[in-house]
Amino acid sequence: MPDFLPSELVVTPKGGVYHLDICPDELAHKIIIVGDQDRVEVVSNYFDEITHKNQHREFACHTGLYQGKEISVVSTGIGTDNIDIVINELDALVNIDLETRNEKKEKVSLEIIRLGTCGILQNEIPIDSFILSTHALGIDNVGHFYERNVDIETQKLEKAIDEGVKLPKYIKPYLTKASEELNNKLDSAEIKKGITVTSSGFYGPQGRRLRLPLVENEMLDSFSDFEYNGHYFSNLEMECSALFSLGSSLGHKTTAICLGLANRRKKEFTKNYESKIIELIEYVLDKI
Ligand code: R1P
Ligand code: URA
Repeated sequence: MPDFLPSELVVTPKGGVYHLDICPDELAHKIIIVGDQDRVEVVSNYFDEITHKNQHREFACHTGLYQGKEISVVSTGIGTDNIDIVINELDALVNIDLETRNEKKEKVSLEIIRLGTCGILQNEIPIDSFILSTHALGIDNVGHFYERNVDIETQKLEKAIDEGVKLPKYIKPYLTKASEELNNKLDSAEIKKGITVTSSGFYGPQGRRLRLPLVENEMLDSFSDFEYNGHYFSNLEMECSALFSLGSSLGHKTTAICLGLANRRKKEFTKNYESKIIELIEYVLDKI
C-alpha cells in the first residue's frame, strides 16, 4: 500500500497537487509567496524568462529565471488556513513521489520567503518600512493541529509572551522562529526587525473595531508594550505563524518581509503602496 492514499493526497488529472495544480517539474526550490494573486505577475515581470505559469482558485504560480536564479512566485490568498494548504502542497511536490504516492528518501529543503503587507505595532516604525520577521506569534489555530519542535530559547520567549500579553481567554498563542539563514540574506541597515503577530482576521482579531464591540480592548497595546530580552512586537498580519511553524517542521527555510501599510498606534495609513511594493520586490529579488 502506498504511504498516502487518494483521500489524503489528492493528485489532479495532469499530475499536480490538488489546490495549487502545479506539477513537480514546474516548481523552483526558491519560492516567493505573496498574498495577493495580482502581485505574482508584478514579481514575475522582473524575470528574464518565464518557464511556467498557471492559476487555480487564488493560487497563481509563475516560475522563471531572475539573474540566473530559478524562482517560483506563488500567491496564497489571505490567512493561515490557506497557508496550511500551500505549505503542505509545496512540500508534497518535492518530498512525495506523486506517481507512487510514497515519501521520498532524499528530502528537499525549500527556501520560502513571504513578501507581504502588514500593520505596524510600534510608534518608532514609520509606515512604508520594510519589516523582517524574527519570529511569528500565532493567535490563529493552524499550528496547534501539528506536532511542533520548538527550541529552548523560543519556548522561553513564548512563556514570557503568554504571561505578558492580554488576549481573549480562549486564544492560545504559539511562537515559531524564522530561518536565521534567510534573514541574514534579507537583512540590511534600512530593514526593521521584530516579532510578527499573525491573526485569524483583519478586523476584530487585529484589534480593529468597526460596528461590533470587541471582547478584549487592551490586546494591541499589550503587544506594543511587550519587551523581553530585546525582543518586541513589530507588526501584525495574517500568514507568518503557520508558514514558519509548518515550514520549519517539514524541514524548509521560511521567513517573511512585509511592507508596513498601517501604523496602528499612530493611526496612519500609507499613500504609497504601489511604489513601495515595487521597491520591496526589487529588494527581495536582489537579496535572495
Ligand atoms: C490583509 O489585507 C492581507 O494583507 C496582508 C495580510 O497578511 C493579509 O493577507 O498580506 P498580503 O498583502 O500579502 O495579502
Ligand atoms: N495587513 C494586515 O493584516 N493588517 C494591516 O493592518 C495591514 C495589512
